[in-house]
Amino acid sequence: MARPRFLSRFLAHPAERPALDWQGSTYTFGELRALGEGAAGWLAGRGVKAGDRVGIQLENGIELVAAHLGCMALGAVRVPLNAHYRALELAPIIEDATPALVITATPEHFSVVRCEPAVGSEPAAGSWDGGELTALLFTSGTTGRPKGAPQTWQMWESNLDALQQRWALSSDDVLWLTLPLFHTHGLVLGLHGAWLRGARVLLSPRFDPVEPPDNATHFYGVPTYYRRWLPLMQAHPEWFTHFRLMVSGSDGLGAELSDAVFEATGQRILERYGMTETVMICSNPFDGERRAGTVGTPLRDTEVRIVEGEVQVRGPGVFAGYWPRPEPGAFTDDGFFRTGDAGALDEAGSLMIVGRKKDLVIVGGVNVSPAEVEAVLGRAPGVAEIGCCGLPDSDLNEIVVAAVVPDGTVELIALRRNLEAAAAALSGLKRPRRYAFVSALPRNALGKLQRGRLPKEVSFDA
Ligand code: MCA
Ligand code: AMP
Repeated sequence: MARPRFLSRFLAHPAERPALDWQGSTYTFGELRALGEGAAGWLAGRGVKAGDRVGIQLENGIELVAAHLGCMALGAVRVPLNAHYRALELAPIIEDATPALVITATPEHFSVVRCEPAVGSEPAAGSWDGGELTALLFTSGTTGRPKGAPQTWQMWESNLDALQQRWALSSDDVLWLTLPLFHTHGLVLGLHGAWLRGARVLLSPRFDPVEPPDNATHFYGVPTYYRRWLPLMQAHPEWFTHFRLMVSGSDGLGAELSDAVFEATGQRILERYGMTETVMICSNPFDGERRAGTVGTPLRDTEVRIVEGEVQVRGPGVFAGYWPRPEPGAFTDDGFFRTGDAGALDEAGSLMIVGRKKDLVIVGGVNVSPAEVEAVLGRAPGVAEIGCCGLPDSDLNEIVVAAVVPDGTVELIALRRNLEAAAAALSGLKRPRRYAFVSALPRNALGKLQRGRLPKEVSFDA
């Protein structure tokens, strides 16, 4: 198999250059290579071969990095799994991904895990000669079932090159990376984006609104991070002066928060827009005006158009289609991907995301399918019908709420308990924060639930 150019570029960085800091240890690019080859030997010792899929369900840390590097060295396809997901959420993903092996800290969440304890030490392995695919990422489907979006090395390379040109990222830069590494934002833009350039990553277990490391030049976050950081930015603006670039994405930042950060620190957060299916689509510039409330202009070689209010995109970063279940209508006849986001262009040609045409709630930058929540909570004893939607939230941008029609078999107090017990099968951000008990749900003439009417027509208790 030919070595993907992406990997050749990663391997070409000087061996002694610092690449990763984790809990007081610094790993050079040379040490990362050795770590990858060691992990590839470990995977090979468990029967994993080039082209196999490997599930990785780990929180940020050196084990997660080693698992990724091991797959890269061996030519296996990574399937990052949300570390917060429970058995019920993982089951459809595992069914579709059919991984040869899953590396996880919570094996009890899987019905089948072929991961035996490490016995002895395997010889290092891996030629860094992968196939076309680098990863299979699952995104929350609007139908409730997560959808697999295969990622090629080529998609990532062309997209990250275009993005980094826009952002003027260099090998002297140091990214403080606090995003979880099982989403596109942290894994592709953060970890791989920095390493493609030869930049250094300071990895943290998670985001906490604390004083940032003083050698960091770059930070990427979701709007919730900036909102939680704002009081500290106002109290200690000097802690933020060493950043050359702060970026926001995954959900709308809004001009108000952007302006508040600017007033506190003098930093104009650069907003960009993308999806797991497309990698990055639009971005504001590093040099030039960053327009608050807009996500900027299309990246090099990427075409964006608005059709009946929906953002559609075509370009080298766009995936070829869902796997293993292609979705009819995901692309237009002329090859544009339908994002499901509602957009408009401002007078300068910058894209504004003005809403969503798809049924999706974005909680703290994490996509939640209301249909998935309804399917799980609809099974709670005492529920006749249920409809979920998002409501604005001052911390997480949006929260999930549920309107429930009781079937009359249990008291409301017991019904609420049943709903909360059912919701415990879901990861935290998907659980409804508020419930409303109603006599009927808004439906159209065909009986289809109209989630968009719920926030206007139902009063959700606090
Ligand atoms: C926390 N929980 C989660 C996640 N994070 N559930 C699902 N997915 C998650 N990513 C659960 C926890 O298990 C916990 O459940 C409950 O939520 C609260 O956890 P806690 O850590 O206290 O939450 P928090 O402090 O409020 O954290 C929220 C957060 C975090 C800091 C906003 O979710 C976060 O880092 N979000 C960033 C997500 C992200 O990277 N999005 C990019 C995807 P329990 O109660 O059971 O303990 S979008 C993307 O990639 C596209 C391409 C793009 O444009 O960027
Ligand atoms: P994901 O499927 O996790 O990759 O999330 C992609 C979705 O996040 C997009 O379809 C948008 O709805 C949303 N998104 C990403 N970036 C932005 C942004 N800057 N502003 C508004 N929404 C965004």
